[in-house]
Amino acid sequence: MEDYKKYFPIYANHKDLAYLDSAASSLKPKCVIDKIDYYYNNICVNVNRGVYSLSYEATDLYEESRRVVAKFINAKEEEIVFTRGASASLNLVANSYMDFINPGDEIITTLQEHHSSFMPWLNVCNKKGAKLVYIPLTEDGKVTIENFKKVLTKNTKVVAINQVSNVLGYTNPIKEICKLAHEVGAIVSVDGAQSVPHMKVDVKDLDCDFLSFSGHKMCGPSGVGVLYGKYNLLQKMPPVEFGGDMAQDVYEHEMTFKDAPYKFETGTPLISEVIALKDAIDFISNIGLDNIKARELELKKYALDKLKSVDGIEIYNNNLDSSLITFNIKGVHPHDAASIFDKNNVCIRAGFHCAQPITRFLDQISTIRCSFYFYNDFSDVDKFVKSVIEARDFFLSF
Ligand code: C6P
Repeated sequence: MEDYKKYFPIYANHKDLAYLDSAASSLKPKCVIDKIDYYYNNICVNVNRGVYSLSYEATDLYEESRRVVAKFINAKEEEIVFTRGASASLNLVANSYMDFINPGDEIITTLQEHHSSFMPWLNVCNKKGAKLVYIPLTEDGKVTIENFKKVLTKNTKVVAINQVSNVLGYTNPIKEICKLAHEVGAIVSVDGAQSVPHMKVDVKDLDCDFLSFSGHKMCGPSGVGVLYGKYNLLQKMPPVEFGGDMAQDVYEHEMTFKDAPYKFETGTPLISEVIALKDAIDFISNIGLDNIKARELELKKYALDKLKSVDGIEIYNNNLDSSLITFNIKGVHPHDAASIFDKNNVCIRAGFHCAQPITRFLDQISTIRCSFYFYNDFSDVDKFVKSVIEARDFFLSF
């Protein structure tokens, strides 16, 4: 396996680290850290405001990042809004599109969602008298087109769905869902937080109306996210935050706004973060999303093969659809198990992963999640499996 760890300074500072929590946040390569450093050492000023060369340079780099993001997902640059993260993007869509929701309208979602994907729409439903409707999941927690058709009606106005679940890792049939939703006049808001870092996502091919994702899960800085929206929709939607830089003409009792995407970017943006997001995208594009996916699946297969011989483990997504393994050690609380992983320098996540409905669907209060990215290798998996066995033996010995 190619050694990608050498690009990530954290490994030089933590020699024995087995980082298996990339679904929460990825590690950051040196090129991204260097770009942030470059901005603060060499530019350091605001965008879109200063009538001087440094500010022009900052603005150029900021807008270059927008072009790179757009190309990465096959969008147009005016369809890219920079936000603080996937949660902010998902909230922006719901809070703005709320103006077009009326009593009796239906919004379809799934039990698989991260809280940030469905809670903004639950809020919209509570405020507007609309109804949140859930696609019934299969026994193993999957979304099927057959079940989607059961809840799609002429009252459906929005479908809010993840492309990849952060707990079970399944990839949902977004393209078919968009096609069917559009036939009844509904729009589709896709949560791409767990898909965009790991697979090629082409918004034109999917024909989704919105796509939200975060920089920090794809080797980029934390604090920056992306909202893709079809331009005609972004243009007709009202801004949800008002103030600096998004205004066109402002009088005592009247105001007009810039065109999308700028009307959604209020105030001084996350300048260094946006600028360095370009480097993250260049970095993962150079490695290649197909290579990333293949490496993750190889690691998952290796881990599942090893776990097969470990008694007392319950795995909730025993398949090769994704780079996540979500499981429990029978009779051991995930947070107790986490203390053993931590002692061994193995970073995993234990809890309900900001997705209580799917955790309840699994009939659990919390689970342990191990998530791979391309910088992991077999030695990380070996340490992980060793810790699973140690946690089981230690806690079941009482
Ligand atoms: N999931 C996890 O450990 P933010 O925090 O705004 O960057 O992303 C929110 C979000 C939205 N959708 C999905 C599917 C996600 O997985 C996340 C973040 C992390 O699973 C932190 S809770």
